[in-house]
Amino acid sequence: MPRKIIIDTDPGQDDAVAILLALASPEEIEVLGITTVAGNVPLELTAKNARIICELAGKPDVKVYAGCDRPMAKTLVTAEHVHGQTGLNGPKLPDPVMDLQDGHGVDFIIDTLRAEPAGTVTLCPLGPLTNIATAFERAPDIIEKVQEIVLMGGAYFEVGNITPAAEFNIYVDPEAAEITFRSGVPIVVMPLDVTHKALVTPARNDAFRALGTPVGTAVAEMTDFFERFDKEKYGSEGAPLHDPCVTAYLIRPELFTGRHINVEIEVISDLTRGMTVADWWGVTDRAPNAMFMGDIDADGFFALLTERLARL
Ligand SMILES: [Ca+2]
Repeated sequence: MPRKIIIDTDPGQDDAVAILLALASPEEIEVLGITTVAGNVPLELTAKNARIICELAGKPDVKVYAGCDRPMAKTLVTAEHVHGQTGLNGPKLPDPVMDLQDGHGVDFIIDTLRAEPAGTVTLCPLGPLTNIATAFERAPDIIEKVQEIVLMGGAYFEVGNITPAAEFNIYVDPEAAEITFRSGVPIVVMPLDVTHKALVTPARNDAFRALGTPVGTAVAEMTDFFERFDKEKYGSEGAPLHDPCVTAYLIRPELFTGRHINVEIEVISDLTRGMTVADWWGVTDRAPNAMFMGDIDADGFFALLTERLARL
């Protein structure tokens, strides 16, 4: 039985690869719908980009909903400096023909969780947690129906990428992150500590390009585009594929290792706002609320990704 998921996303080249991996893996993953959120780029673009990716995958029937256009309390911060003006800079991809679904992404999350049997729907946030937290606030009855949340966000050893202390997804909407992490839903976290090890080396990018398909070419061109940023900033050997760690985990959880620990979100300090305060070393008695990943079998991850992308 494939696992039923809702992908909540702000594409983003790495979101795009995460979505492609999910859509290429129907044995393990059933995508009930995609909800988009303001994050890497504004909502209008993330809602468009999600549909561009579905069409690239040859899956124009996937339901795509637009969600929240701004964080719960803060002014929106975006990341065009990383992802380019469209969020999907790199390949030349056609504008989508498929329609955006009527209705709000938050309502889709609520309605889906109410309609499906309890414990059968996993939420996969790949951007700021605004849609998830808004749904939990508006409809608290759905919280106990969520099977699991598998998300990309936060950091412990890598600390921050948008500020010295905070990772982008959590920083953009820390209030939403706090609600999510305190919800009581089982959470699996793919922090920068993991995703900075999922680097698209030249050889790995050549493998995407060598697929010789529109998907393989587009993925190679997307990572070509956004690797320039990380190469300059970190001196790393390629772009980190943050968000695909989430969908890879649903297919091959054994690629990842981590610790079940307490994670709290800093929402008050101007200096460290959005920091994921992860009790990796168990120095408090705060109850564990998240499986916080720390390592990845990167070769296994890229082998999976290349094998699955070849199907599209
Ligand atoms: Ca993202």
